[in-house]
Amino acid sequence: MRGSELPPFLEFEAPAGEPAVAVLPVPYERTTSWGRGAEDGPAALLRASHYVELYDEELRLEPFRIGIETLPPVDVEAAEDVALDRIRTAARVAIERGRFLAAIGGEHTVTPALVRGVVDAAGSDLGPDLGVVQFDAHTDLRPTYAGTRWNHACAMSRVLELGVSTLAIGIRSLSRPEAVRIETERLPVIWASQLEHLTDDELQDLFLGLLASLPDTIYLTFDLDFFDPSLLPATGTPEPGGGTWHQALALLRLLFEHKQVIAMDVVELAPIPGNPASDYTAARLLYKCIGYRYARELGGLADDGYRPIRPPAT
Ligand SMILES: [Mn+2]
Repeated sequence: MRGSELPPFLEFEAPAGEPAVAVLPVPYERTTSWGRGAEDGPAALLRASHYVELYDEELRLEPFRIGIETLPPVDVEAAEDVALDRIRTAARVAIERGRFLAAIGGEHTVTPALVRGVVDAAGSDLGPDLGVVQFDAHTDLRPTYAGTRWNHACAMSRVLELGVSTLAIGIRSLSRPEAVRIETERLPVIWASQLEHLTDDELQDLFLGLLASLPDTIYLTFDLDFFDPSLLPATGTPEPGGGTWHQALALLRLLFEHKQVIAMDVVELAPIPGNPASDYTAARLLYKCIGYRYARELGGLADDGYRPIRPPAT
């Protein structure tokens, strides 16, 4: 299911007024190197989101009350440059309207287009003042791959060209030139081996220390292959030895508490028919992030009369 038939995130009707969150489906897939299916990621995540509890048991509030609108999917049935331009424009418009942008990929190539749109937004004045936090198994720092600069394996090379600074978490697969680049440019990385061997407190201290060197305004890109494939197998390039659910949540909560995250994406969901756990995990992750983003504002939003199509379970 693609195009305009996509169901809304959490099965909400578009609320009246201007909701805080814009969910943007981006079913873009051109260059996946192994497992295909990322173009079906948005539909699978959105469908699975209908089974997510609206109450967040950790935050003890209902994040949907901040207002969530699912935008029409970006029409990516076009030449590469045209499709990427449409993604960039959709991101720019969402930011200019004051929304928190939550994009759903699609392959990782969508990220540089989305970040570019955020930087382009009128009055954003970003660029060097934007940090990009990347959860990922791969560095995605190849200059080109398989004959194009717009391969998913080059996503963070294109992002760095925008003058932003980055922090990568969960890395456990990279080429020798990428390793050299990390060394010479001193790009901050938390390796998957550190996720495995540090205590929770040590990991969170390391994360906060590296985060402190980034600007206050952050774009978050979450490649689902950050997770160990035993937890989330439905991704195009799975890598053993990945992060756990609770590691991701602990770090994401710190990120949203310490920085102003203005936009995010969840990418590289390649659904496996008959195996809904990955789709659901991706949907739950996105809803957790929305909760972290608005936890402070939501403290005073017990019931504003905003009703889902499906009433909250009691
Ligand atoms: Mn990856």
